[in-house]
Amino acid sequence: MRITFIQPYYRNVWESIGLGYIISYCKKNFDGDLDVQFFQGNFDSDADIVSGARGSDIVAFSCTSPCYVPALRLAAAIKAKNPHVRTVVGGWHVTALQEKAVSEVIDQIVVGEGEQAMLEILQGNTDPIVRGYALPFTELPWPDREAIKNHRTIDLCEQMNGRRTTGFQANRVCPTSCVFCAEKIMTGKFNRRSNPIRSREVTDVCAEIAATIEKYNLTYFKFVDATFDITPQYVIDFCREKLSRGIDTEWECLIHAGFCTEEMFHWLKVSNCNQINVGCESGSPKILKQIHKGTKVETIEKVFHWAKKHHIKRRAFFILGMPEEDRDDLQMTEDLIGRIDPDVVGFTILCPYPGSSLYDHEKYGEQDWQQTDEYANDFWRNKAFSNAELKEWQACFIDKYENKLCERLEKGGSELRIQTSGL
Ligand code: B12
Repeated sequence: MRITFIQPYYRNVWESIGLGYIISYCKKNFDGDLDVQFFQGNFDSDADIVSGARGSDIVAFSCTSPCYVPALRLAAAIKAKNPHVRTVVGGWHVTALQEKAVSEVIDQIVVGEGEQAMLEILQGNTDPIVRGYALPFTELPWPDREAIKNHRTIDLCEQMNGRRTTGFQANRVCPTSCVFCAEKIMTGKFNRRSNPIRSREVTDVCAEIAATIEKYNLTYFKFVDATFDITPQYVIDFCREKLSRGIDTEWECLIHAGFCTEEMFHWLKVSNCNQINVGCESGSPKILKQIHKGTKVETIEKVFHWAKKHHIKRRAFFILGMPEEDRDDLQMTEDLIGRIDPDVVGFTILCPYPGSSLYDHEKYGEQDWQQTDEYANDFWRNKAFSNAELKEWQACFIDKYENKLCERLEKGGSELRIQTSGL
Protein backbone atom coordinates (compact mmCIF):
# COMPACT_ATOMS: atom_id res chain seq x y z
CA MET A 1 0.00 0.00 0.00
CA ARG A 2 1.49 3.30 -1.06
CA ILE A 3 0.26 6.37 0.80
CA THR A 4 1.33 9.98 0.31
CA PHE A 5 0.71 12.50 3.10
CA ILE A 6 0.67 16.20 2.21
CA GLN A 7 0.64 19.38 4.34
CA PRO A 8 -0.24 22.09 1.79
CA TYR A 9 1.55 25.44 1.77
CA TYR A 10 0.75 28.12 4.32
CA ARG A 11 3.28 30.78 5.26
CA ASN A 12 3.00 30.26 9.03
CA VAL A 13 4.07 26.70 9.72
CA TRP A 14 5.92 24.36 12.07
CA GLU A 15 6.52 20.61 11.66
CA SER A 16 3.47 18.52 10.71
CA ILE A 17 3.24 16.82 14.09
CA GLY A 18 -0.37 15.71 13.52
CA LEU A 19 0.68 13.68 10.47
CA GLY A 20 3.69 12.46 12.45
CA TYR A 21 1.34 10.86 14.99
CA ILE A 22 -0.88 9.38 12.27
CA ILE A 23 2.06 7.88 10.35
CA SER A 24 3.66 6.24 13.40
CA TYR A 25 0.29 4.84 14.53
CA CYS A 26 -0.50 3.40 11.08
CA LYS A 27 3.01 1.96 10.68
CA LYS A 28 2.62 0.22 14.07
CA ASN A 29 -0.88 -1.16 13.48
CA PHE A 30 -1.28 -1.71 9.73
CA ASP A 31 -1.04 -5.38 8.84
CA GLY A 32 0.95 -5.25 5.57
CA ASP A 33 3.63 -3.27 3.78
CA LEU A 34 3.17 0.45 4.00
CA ASP A 35 5.13 2.70 1.66
CA VAL A 36 4.80 6.19 3.14
CA GLN A 37 5.69 9.46 1.45
CA PHE A 38 5.39 12.99 2.87
CA PHE A 39 5.37 16.42 1.23
CA GLN A 40 5.06 19.87 2.80
CA GLY A 41 4.14 22.83 0.60
CA ASN A 42 6.64 25.12 2.34
CA PHE A 43 9.49 22.93 1.06
CA ASP A 44 8.08 21.02 -1.96
CA SER A 45 6.69 22.64 -5.10
CA ASP A 46 3.23 21.70 -6.38
CA ALA A 47 4.89 20.08 -9.42
CA ASP A 48 7.12 17.92 -7.18
CA ILE A 49 4.16 16.97 -5.03
CA VAL A 50 1.98 15.99 -8.00
CA SER A 51 4.70 13.93 -9.68
CA GLY A 52 5.82 12.49 -6.32
CA ALA A 53 2.28 11.30 -5.59
CA ARG A 54 2.23 9.26 -8.81
CA GLY A 55 1.55 5.59 -8.13
CA SER A 56 -0.05 6.26 -4.74
CA ASP A 57 -3.08 4.25 -3.65
CA ILE A 58 -4.09 7.00 -1.23
CA VAL A 59 -3.17 10.66 -0.97
CA ALA A 60 -4.03 12.27 2.38
CA PHE A 61 -4.00 16.00 3.16
CA SER A 62 -3.70 17.78 6.51
CA CYS A 63 -5.65 21.03 6.53
CA THR A 64 -6.26 23.95 8.75
CA SER A 65 -8.73 26.27 6.95
CA PRO A 66 -6.15 28.24 4.90
CA CYS A 67 -4.70 24.97 3.58
CA TYR A 68 -8.01 23.58 2.22
CA VAL A 69 -8.15 25.36 -1.15
CA PRO A 70 -4.48 24.52 -1.91
CA ALA A 71 -5.33 20.88 -1.03
CA LEU A 72 -8.26 20.86 -3.49
CA ARG A 73 -5.98 22.26 -6.20
CA LEU A 74 -3.37 19.55 -5.56
CA ALA A 75 -6.00 16.79 -5.33
CA ALA A 76 -7.44 17.79 -8.72
CA ALA A 77 -3.99 17.77 -10.33
CA ILE A 78 -3.08 14.40 -8.76
CA LYS A 79 -6.39 12.82 -9.80
CA ALA A 80 -5.94 14.16 -13.35
CA LYS A 81 -2.72 12.12 -13.57
CA ASN A 82 -4.03 9.13 -11.59
CA PRO A 83 -7.87 8.88 -11.54
CA HIS A 84 -7.81 5.73 -9.36
CA VAL A 85 -6.05 7.35 -6.42
CA ARG A 86 -8.19 7.80 -3.30
CA THR A 87 -7.99 11.30 -1.82
CA VAL A 88 -8.52 11.93 1.90
CA VAL A 89 -8.56 15.16 3.90
CA GLY A 90 -8.26 15.46 7.69
CA GLY A 91 -7.61 18.20 10.18
CA TRP A 92 -9.38 21.27 11.49
CA HIS A 93 -11.16 22.60 8.40
CA VAL A 94 -13.04 19.42 7.49
CA THR A 95 -13.61 18.55 11.15
CA ALA A 96 -15.37 21.91 11.46
CA LEU A 97 -17.36 21.85 8.23
CA GLN A 98 -17.92 18.07 7.74
CA GLU A 99 -20.54 17.57 4.97
CA LYS A 100 -20.15 21.21 3.93
CA ALA A 101 -16.52 20.47 3.01
CA VAL A 102 -17.21 17.55 0.68
CA SER A 103 -15.76 18.18 -2.83
CA GLU A 104 -15.70 16.17 -6.08
CA VAL A 105 -11.91 15.82 -5.91
CA ILE A 106 -11.97 14.55 -2.29
CA ASP A 107 -13.21 10.98 -1.74
CA GLN A 108 -13.12 10.89 2.06
CA ILE A 109 -12.90 13.34 4.93
CA VAL A 110 -11.88 12.47 8.47
CA VAL A 111 -13.63 14.28 11.31
CA GLY A 112 -11.59 14.52 14.52
CA GLU A 113 -8.34 12.93 15.64
CA GLY A 114 -7.00 10.91 12.72
CA GLU A 115 -4.82 8.03 13.95
CA GLN A 116 -7.40 5.23 14.14
CA ALA A 117 -9.55 6.69 11.35
CA MET A 118 -6.61 6.70 8.93
CA LEU A 119 -5.77 3.12 9.84
CA GLU A 120 -9.37 2.11 9.06
CA ILE A 121 -9.10 3.87 5.69
CA LEU A 122 -5.89 1.92 4.95
CA GLN A 123 -7.75 -1.24 5.98
CA GLY A 124 -10.48 -0.53 3.41
CA ASN A 125 -13.02 1.86 4.91
CA THR A 126 -14.28 3.92 1.93
CA ASP A 127 -17.02 5.89 3.71
CA PRO A 128 -17.20 9.54 2.56
CA ILE A 129 -17.01 10.70 6.17
CA VAL A 130 -14.92 8.75 8.70
CA ARG A 131 -15.10 9.73 12.38
CA GLY A 132 -11.94 9.87 14.45
CA TYR A 133 -11.33 8.42 17.92
CA ALA A 134 -9.96 9.96 21.10
CA LEU A 135 -7.11 7.52 21.82
CA PRO A 136 -5.08 7.52 25.06
CA PHE A 137 -1.41 8.45 24.60
CA THR A 138 -0.49 4.96 25.79
CA GLU A 139 -1.70 3.76 22.36
CA LEU A 140 0.06 6.51 20.39
CA PRO A 141 3.69 5.93 19.43
CA TRP A 142 5.87 9.07 19.31
CA PRO A 143 5.30 11.07 16.11
CA ASP A 144 7.42 9.78 13.19
CA ARG A 145 9.64 12.86 12.79
CA GLU A 146 11.76 11.24 10.09
CA ALA A 147 8.67 10.57 7.96
CA ILE A 148 7.53 14.23 8.28
CA LYS A 149 11.08 15.41 7.49
CA ASN A 150 11.22 17.37 10.72
CA HIS A 151 14.87 18.24 9.98
CA ARG A 152 13.59 20.73 7.39
CA THR A 153 11.62 22.90 9.83
CA ILE A 154 14.42 22.58 12.42
CA ASP A 155 17.01 23.77 9.87
CA LEU A 156 14.64 26.59 8.84
CA CYS A 157 14.27 27.72 12.47
CA GLU A 158 18.05 27.75 12.80
CA GLN A 159 18.36 29.92 9.68
CA MET A 160 15.61 32.27 10.90
CA ASN A 161 16.45 32.72 14.57
CA GLY A 162 19.56 30.67 15.31
CA ARG A 163 17.70 28.02 17.31
CA ARG A 164 17.29 24.36 16.31
CA THR A 165 13.68 24.06 17.48
CA THR A 166 10.80 21.64 17.25
CA GLY A 167 7.49 21.04 19.04
CA PHE A 168 6.13 18.30 21.28
CA GLN A 169 2.63 17.41 22.49
CA ALA A 170 1.97 16.61 26.16
CA ASN A 171 -1.82 16.69 26.46
CA ARG A 172 -5.03 16.47 24.45
CA VAL A 173 -8.31 18.20 25.50
CA CYS A 174 -8.10 21.78 26.71
CA PRO A 175 -9.53 22.64 30.16
CA THR A 176 -11.06 25.82 28.76
CA SER A 177 -13.19 26.58 25.69
CA CYS A 178 -12.63 30.11 24.50
CA VAL A 179 -15.20 31.23 21.91
CA PHE A 180 -12.56 32.16 19.31
CA CYS A 181 -10.82 28.76 19.39
CA ALA A 182 -11.75 25.56 17.53
CA GLU A 183 -10.03 23.11 19.92
CA LYS A 184 -13.32 21.68 21.23
CA ILE A 185 -14.38 20.41 17.78
CA MET A 186 -11.26 18.24 17.66
CA THR A 187 -10.71 16.90 21.17
CA GLY A 188 -14.14 17.73 22.62
CA LYS A 189 -15.23 20.01 25.43
CA PHE A 190 -13.47 19.22 28.69
CA ASN A 191 -15.55 17.24 31.21
CA ARG A 192 -13.93 15.61 34.22
CA ARG A 193 -16.04 12.45 33.76
CA SER A 194 -17.05 12.17 30.09
CA ASN A 195 -14.07 13.89 28.41
CA PRO A 196 -11.10 14.23 30.77
CA ILE A 197 -7.75 15.65 29.74
CA ARG A 198 -5.52 12.97 28.23
CA SER A 199 -1.98 13.52 29.51
CA ARG A 200 1.30 11.82 28.71
CA GLU A 201 3.44 10.66 31.60
CA VAL A 202 6.15 13.30 32.07
CA THR A 203 8.70 10.46 31.94
CA ASP A 204 7.47 9.62 28.41
CA VAL A 205 7.47 13.28 27.31
CA CYS A 206 11.03 13.75 28.59
CA ALA A 207 12.19 10.49 27.01
CA GLU A 208 10.91 11.69 23.62
CA ILE A 209 12.47 15.12 24.11
CA ALA A 210 15.83 13.64 25.08
CA ALA A 211 15.82 11.32 22.05
CA THR A 212 14.81 14.14 19.69
CA ILE A 213 17.44 16.53 21.08
CA GLU A 214 20.00 13.78 20.49
CA LYS A 215 18.78 13.00 16.96
CA TYR A 216 18.40 16.58 15.66
CA ASN A 217 20.88 18.40 17.87
CA LEU A 218 18.08 20.65 19.17
CA THR A 219 19.01 23.82 21.04
CA TYR A 220 15.44 24.74 21.94
CA PHE A 221 11.95 23.19 22.09
CA LYS A 222 8.30 24.16 22.40
CA PHE A 223 4.96 22.50 23.14
CA VAL A 224 2.08 22.56 20.65
CA ASP A 225 -0.36 22.36 23.57
CA ALA A 226 -2.55 25.47 23.66
CA THR A 227 -2.57 25.02 27.46
CA PHE A 228 0.55 23.25 28.73
CA ASP A 229 -0.30 24.05 32.36
CA ILE A 230 -3.35 21.77 32.53
CA THR A 231 -2.47 21.81 36.26
CA PRO A 232 0.45 23.54 38.03
CA GLN A 233 1.48 20.11 39.36
CA TYR A 234 1.80 18.68 35.83
CA VAL A 235 4.18 21.50 34.92
CA ILE A 236 6.19 21.03 38.13
CA ASP A 237 6.42 17.28 37.58
CA PHE A 238 7.61 17.88 34.01
CA CYS A 239 10.26 20.38 35.14
CA ARG A 240 11.51 18.04 37.86
CA GLU A 241 11.70 15.11 35.45
CA LYS A 242 13.58 17.28 32.92
CA LEU A 243 16.03 18.30 35.63
CA SER A 244 16.49 14.76 36.94
CA ARG A 245 17.43 13.66 33.42
CA GLY A 246 19.95 16.49 33.07
CA ILE A 247 18.12 17.94 30.01
CA ASP A 248 19.24 21.57 30.14
CA THR A 249 17.90 22.61 26.74
CA GLU A 250 15.99 25.91 26.78
CA TRP A 251 12.27 25.69 26.09
CA GLU A 252 8.97 27.56 26.09
CA CYS A 253 5.26 26.82 26.36
CA LEU A 254 1.80 28.29 25.98
CA ILE A 255 0.14 28.66 29.38
CA HIS A 256 -3.31 29.67 30.62
CA ALA A 257 -3.11 32.29 33.38
CA GLY A 258 -5.86 30.55 35.32
CA PHE A 259 -3.84 27.39 36.15
CA CYS A 260 -0.65 28.78 37.66
CA THR A 261 1.06 28.96 41.06
CA GLU A 262 4.21 30.87 42.03
CA GLU A 263 5.89 27.56 42.89
CA MET A 264 5.32 26.55 39.21
CA PHE A 265 7.45 29.54 38.10
CA HIS A 266 10.26 28.50 40.42
CA TRP A 267 10.40 25.12 38.67
CA LEU A 268 9.99 26.64 35.22
CA LYS A 269 13.03 28.81 35.88
CA VAL A 270 15.30 26.09 37.27
CA SER A 271 14.36 23.81 34.35
CA ASN A 272 15.54 26.51 31.91
CA CYS A 273 12.16 27.63 30.60
CA ASN A 274 13.10 30.68 28.55
CA GLN A 275 9.63 32.09 27.88
CA ILE A 276 5.97 31.68 28.71
CA ASN A 277 3.34 32.61 26.12
CA VAL A 278 0.03 33.74 27.56
CA GLY A 279 -3.26 34.29 25.77
CA CYS A 280 -4.37 37.42 27.67
CA GLU A 281 -6.76 38.42 24.89
CA SER A 282 -8.21 41.52 26.68
CA GLY A 283 -7.80 43.76 29.74
CA SER A 284 -11.57 44.06 30.11
CA PRO A 285 -13.34 41.85 32.72
CA LYS A 286 -16.52 42.07 30.62
CA ILE A 287 -14.76 40.71 27.52
CA LEU A 288 -12.85 37.98 29.38
CA LYS A 289 -16.21 36.76 30.75
CA GLN A 290 -17.98 36.93 27.39
CA ILE A 291 -15.27 34.92 25.59
CA HIS A 292 -15.23 32.23 28.34
CA LYS A 293 -11.51 32.79 28.87
CA GLY A 294 -11.77 31.23 32.32
CA THR A 295 -9.56 33.76 34.06
CA LYS A 296 -9.56 37.31 35.46
CA VAL A 297 -7.50 40.45 34.79
CA GLU A 298 -6.01 40.31 38.32
CA THR A 299 -4.92 36.70 37.73
CA ILE A 300 -3.18 37.66 34.48
CA GLU A 301 -1.35 40.45 36.37
CA LYS A 302 -0.29 38.03 39.11
CA VAL A 303 1.09 35.54 36.55
CA PHE A 304 3.14 38.20 34.74
CA HIS A 305 4.43 39.42 38.11
CA TRP A 306 5.51 35.89 39.11
CA ALA A 307 7.20 35.25 35.76
CA LYS A 308 9.06 38.56 35.99
CA LYS A 309 10.11 37.82 39.56
CA HIS A 310 11.58 34.53 38.35
CA HIS A 311 13.24 36.14 35.32
CA ILE A 312 11.23 34.23 32.71
CA LYS A 313 10.46 36.05 29.47
CA ARG A 314 6.78 36.85 29.06
CA ARG A 315 4.94 37.00 25.76
CA ALA A 316 1.38 38.30 25.76
CA PHE A 317 -1.20 37.69 23.02
CA PHE A 318 -4.12 40.12 22.65
CA ILE A 319 -7.11 39.81 20.33
CA LEU A 320 -8.81 42.97 19.04
CA GLY A 321 -12.45 43.03 17.95
CA MET A 322 -14.33 40.66 20.26
CA PRO A 323 -18.04 41.03 19.42
CA GLU A 324 -18.96 43.39 22.29
CA GLU A 325 -15.58 45.13 22.60
CA ASP A 326 -15.74 48.93 22.60
CA ARG A 327 -13.38 51.85 23.18
CA ASP A 328 -13.52 51.49 26.99
CA ASP A 329 -12.55 47.81 26.71
CA LEU A 330 -9.60 48.63 24.45
CA GLN A 331 -8.50 51.29 26.93
CA MET A 332 -8.56 48.60 29.65
CA THR A 333 -6.39 46.39 27.40
CA GLU A 334 -3.89 49.23 26.96
CA ASP A 335 -3.85 49.81 30.72
CA LEU A 336 -3.29 46.11 31.39
CA ILE A 337 -0.31 46.01 29.00
CA GLY A 338 1.12 48.99 30.87
CA ARG A 339 0.79 47.11 34.18
CA ILE A 340 2.07 43.67 33.07
CA ASP A 341 4.85 45.14 30.88
CA PRO A 342 5.34 42.09 28.62
CA ASP A 343 8.67 41.37 26.89
CA VAL A 344 6.95 40.33 23.69
CA VAL A 345 3.44 41.33 22.67
CA GLY A 346 1.20 40.35 19.77
CA PHE A 347 -2.04 41.98 18.59
CA THR A 348 -4.39 39.90 16.46
CA ILE A 349 -7.57 41.09 14.82
CA LEU A 350 -10.18 38.42 15.62
CA CYS A 351 -10.74 35.84 12.88
CA PRO A 352 -13.86 33.62 13.17
CA TYR A 353 -12.17 30.45 11.89
CA PRO A 354 -14.37 27.40 11.17
CA GLY A 355 -14.79 25.39 14.33
CA SER A 356 -14.77 28.42 16.60
CA SER A 357 -18.05 29.49 18.21
CA LEU A 358 -17.84 32.75 16.24
CA TYR A 359 -17.90 31.00 12.87
CA ASP A 360 -21.14 31.49 10.88
CA HIS A 361 -21.34 29.48 7.68
CA GLU A 362 -23.97 31.77 6.18
CA LYS A 363 -21.61 34.72 6.52
CA TYR A 364 -18.19 33.12 6.03
CA GLY A 365 -18.86 29.95 4.02
CA GLU A 366 -17.23 31.51 0.91
CA GLN A 367 -14.35 33.15 2.78
CA ASP A 368 -10.90 32.51 1.27
CA TRP A 369 -8.98 31.72 4.48
CA GLN A 370 -5.68 32.06 2.67
CA GLN A 371 -6.36 35.80 2.74
CA THR A 372 -6.31 35.79 6.54
CA ASP A 373 -3.10 35.73 8.51
CA GLU A 374 -2.12 35.24 12.10
CA TYR A 375 -2.55 38.93 12.83
CA ALA A 376 -5.11 40.44 10.49
CA ASN A 377 -7.92 39.94 8.02
CA ASP A 378 -9.98 42.24 5.80
CA PHE A 379 -13.47 41.31 6.84
CA TRP A 380 -14.00 40.96 10.58
CA ARG A 381 -15.72 43.84 12.30
CA ASN A 382 -17.65 44.07 15.58
CA LYS A 383 -20.54 46.24 16.86
CA ALA A 384 -18.30 49.19 17.75
CA PHE A 385 -15.57 49.08 15.10
CA SER A 386 -15.33 48.54 11.36
CA ASN A 387 -12.49 46.37 10.03
CA ALA A 388 -10.54 49.51 9.10
CA GLU A 389 -10.99 50.95 12.60
CA LEU A 390 -9.77 47.68 14.16
CA LYS A 391 -6.67 47.91 11.96
CA GLU A 392 -6.14 51.50 13.10
CA TRP A 393 -6.28 50.42 16.74
CA GLN A 394 -3.89 47.53 15.94
CA ALA A 395 -1.47 49.94 14.25
CA CYS A 396 -1.69 52.31 17.27
CA PHE A 397 -0.87 49.49 19.67
CA ILE A 398 2.02 48.25 17.54
CA ASP A 399 3.32 51.79 17.07
CA LYS A 400 3.05 52.61 20.78
CA TYR A 401 4.89 49.51 21.89
CA GLU A 402 7.43 49.74 19.05
CA ASN A 403 8.20 53.30 20.28
CA LYS A 404 8.65 51.99 23.81
CA LEU A 405 11.59 49.86 22.58
CA CYS A 406 14.29 52.60 22.75
CA GLU A 407 13.43 53.70 26.31
CA ARG A 408 13.87 50.21 27.66
CA LEU A 409 17.28 49.71 26.02
CA GLU A 410 18.50 53.07 27.32
CA LYS A 411 17.37 52.02 30.77
CA GLY A 412 19.24 48.74 30.24
CA GLY A 413 15.93 46.88 30.26
CA SER A 414 15.47 43.57 28.44
CA GLU A 415 14.66 43.67 24.72
CA LEU A 416 11.01 44.38 23.83
CA ARG A 417 10.09 42.63 20.54
CA ILE A 418 6.84 43.21 18.61
CA GLN A 419 5.70 39.76 17.50
CA THR A 420 5.22 39.79 13.72
CA SER A 421 6.49 36.38 12.53
CA GLY A 422 5.23 32.89 13.45
CA LEU A 423 8.50 31.09 13.96
C1 B12 B 1 0.56 24.65 17.49
C2 B12 B 1 -0.45 25.39 16.64
C3 B12 B 1 0.02 26.18 15.58
C4 B12 B 1 1.48 26.24 15.21
C5 B12 B 1 1.93 25.00 14.43
C6 B12 B 1 0.96 24.49 13.41
C7 B12 B 1 1.70 23.54 12.47
N1 B12 B 1 1.88 22.31 12.91
O1 B12 B 1 2.15 23.94 11.44
C8 B12 B 1 1.54 27.56 14.38
C9 B12 B 1 1.82 28.71 15.35
C10 B12 B 1 2.54 27.57 13.23
C11 B12 B 1 0.10 27.65 13.91
C12 B12 B 1 -0.28 28.32 12.77
C13 B12 B 1 -1.58 28.42 12.39
N2 B12 B 1 -2.67 28.09 13.10
CO1 B12 B 1 -2.60 27.07 14.71
N3 B12 B 1 -2.75 25.98 16.24
C14 B12 B 1 -1.84 25.32 16.89
C15 B12 B 1 -2.50 24.53 18.06
C16 B12 B 1 -2.24 25.29 19.35
C17 B12 B 1 -2.05 23.07 18.21
C18 B12 B 1 -2.14 22.28 16.88
C19 B12 B 1 -1.38 20.97 17.05
O2 B12 B 1 -0.21 20.87 16.76
N4 B12 B 1 -2.11 19.97 17.61
C20 B12 B 1 -1.50 18.70 17.91
C21 B12 B 1 -1.46 17.76 16.69
C22 B12 B 1 -1.05 16.37 17.11
O3 B12 B 1 -2.81 17.68 16.22
P1 B12 B 1 -3.25 18.18 14.76
O4 B12 B 1 -2.15 18.81 14.06
O5 B12 B 1 -4.48 18.91 14.90
O6 B12 B 1 -3.60 16.77 14.03
C23 B12 B 1 -4.62 15.94 14.47
C24 B12 B 1 -5.99 16.23 13.88
O7 B12 B 1 -6.17 17.57 13.45
C25 B12 B 1 -6.15 15.24 12.76
N5 B12 B 1 -5.51 15.54 11.47
C26 B12 B 1 -4.71 16.56 11.15
N6 B12 B 1 -4.24 16.42 9.89
C27 B12 B 1 -4.79 15.27 9.40
C28 B12 B 1 -4.66 14.64 8.15
C29 B12 B 1 -5.37 13.44 7.94
C30 B12 B 1 -5.25 12.76 6.60
C31 B12 B 1 -6.19 12.88 8.96
C32 B12 B 1 -6.93 11.61 8.71
C33 B12 B 1 -6.33 13.52 10.20
C34 B12 B 1 -5.61 14.70 10.40
O8 B12 B 1 -5.48 14.10 13.31
C35 B12 B 1 -4.27 14.54 13.92
C36 B12 B 1 -3.83 13.57 14.98
O9 B12 B 1 -4.84 13.28 15.88
C37 B12 B 1 -4.00 24.56 17.60
C38 B12 B 1 -5.02 24.24 18.65
C39 B12 B 1 -5.42 25.30 19.64
N7 B12 B 1 -6.10 24.89 20.66
O10 B12 B 1 -5.14 26.44 19.53
C40 B12 B 1 -4.11 25.84 16.78
C41 B12 B 1 -5.01 25.82 15.55
C42 B12 B 1 -4.93 24.49 14.84
N8 B12 B 1 -4.44 26.83 14.65
C43 B12 B 1 -5.36 27.46 13.96
C44 B12 B 1 -5.10 28.39 12.95
C45 B12 B 1 -6.30 29.12 12.36
C46 B12 B 1 -3.79 28.63 12.52
C47 B12 B 1 -3.36 29.56 11.39
C48 B12 B 1 -4.22 29.57 10.16
C49 B12 B 1 -3.21 30.98 11.99
C50 B12 B 1 -2.60 31.96 10.98
N9 B12 B 1 -3.42 32.64 10.27
O11 B12 B 1 -1.43 32.01 10.86
C51 B12 B 1 -1.95 28.99 11.04
C52 B12 B 1 -2.05 27.81 10.03
C53 B12 B 1 -0.84 26.89 10.08
C54 B12 B 1 -0.84 25.85 9.00
N10 B12 B 1 0.30 25.60 8.44
O12 B12 B 1 -1.84 25.23 8.70
C55 B12 B 1 -6.76 27.03 14.35
C56 B12 B 1 -7.37 26.09 13.26
C57 B12 B 1 -8.81 26.42 12.97
C58 B12 B 1 -9.16 26.10 11.54
N11 B12 B 1 -10.42 26.13 11.21
O13 B12 B 1 -8.28 25.86 10.69
C59 B12 B 1 -6.50 26.34 15.75
C60 B12 B 1 -7.50 25.25 16.08
C61 B12 B 1 -6.59 27.43 16.82
C62 B12 B 1 -7.85 28.27 16.74
N12 B12 B 1 -7.67 29.52 16.57
O14 B12 B 1 -8.92 27.81 16.76
N13 B12 B 1 -0.72 26.95 14.73
